[in-house]
Amino acid sequence: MQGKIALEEHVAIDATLSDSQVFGAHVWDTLGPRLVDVQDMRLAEMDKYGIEMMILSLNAPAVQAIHDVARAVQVAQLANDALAAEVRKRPARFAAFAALPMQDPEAATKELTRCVKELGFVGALVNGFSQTGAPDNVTYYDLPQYRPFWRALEALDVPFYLHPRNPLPSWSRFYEGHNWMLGPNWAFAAETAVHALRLIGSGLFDECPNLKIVLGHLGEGIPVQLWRIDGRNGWMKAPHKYPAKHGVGHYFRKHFHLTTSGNFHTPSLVNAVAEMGADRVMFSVDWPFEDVGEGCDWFDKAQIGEADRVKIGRDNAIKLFKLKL
Ligand code: GRE
Ligand code: ZN
Repeated sequence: MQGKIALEEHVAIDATLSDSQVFGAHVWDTLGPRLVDVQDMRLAEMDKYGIEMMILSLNAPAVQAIHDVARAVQVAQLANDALAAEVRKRPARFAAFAALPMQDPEAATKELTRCVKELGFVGALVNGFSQTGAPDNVTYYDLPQYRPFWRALEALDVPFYLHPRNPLPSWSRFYEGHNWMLGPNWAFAAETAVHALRLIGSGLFDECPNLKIVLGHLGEGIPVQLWRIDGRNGWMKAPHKYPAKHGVGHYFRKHFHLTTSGNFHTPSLVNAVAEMGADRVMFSVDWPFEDVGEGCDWFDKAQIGEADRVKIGRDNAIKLFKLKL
């Protein structure tokens, strides 16, 4: 399919490049340059495989792992200026998500506003919880201090992409001795799914009824668990035990959009579409951790209807991010 749009596509700046090294030390000669490149290798692969536009975002965990709050603010600004400069070179091919210093909700709101209003960014991409003030002080965004940030995001009417990061070692005792589960094999999805469920259960979406959240990797495992999360042994009719008014599925289907990043498997795509509808799933690759050719060859031939392919490959993203293509 020509004209695809991909939206979990990462770029590193000098200050954040080394964060990705642990995820591909054995292929760093290839991975490192690909993370930094925008206009050469990346563009050539987009042309070769029919990707018209990539929405660029910073690599992970980057800003979220900088516990020095002033430094987090500074690196986010540097990254966003760098992304804006790349978009300016080819605005028909690239757009950008803001990196945000969520360590300081007011600074995050200010930076988001700058990115959307002055730099033309189409949303934010944040790498999970933030380490705030000290390496082991973790903040999740359901906490009350983030409500003004969420209200500002809602008022700006841009989506928030909740991207994975690993849990901290101090919060990962149950992976001890089994480190292979960290990263994209398992822990990224588990961490991110819990964060998404925290947002839902907290009542955030009752307070901000127009928030739009994006999850990658076909929903970080939530779609296949959605029925059970709300089931709670149906006959017991146990009331749910969180502040939000409705069931999890209600909020997930109303506020969340999923991408295919790093999950090029047709049964999983079909399941995501069955749970969410074809209007809420969007094609993505996860450059440079995933291969553009593999992702595109899979998506272009996946056994789904052609009308759904056009929605998922292109039209849903144009609508959600108000892209001018
Ligand atoms: C990602 O951005 O999704 C990612 C990483 C590191 C390893 C694998 C991966 O940041 O998918
Ligand atoms: Zn990613």
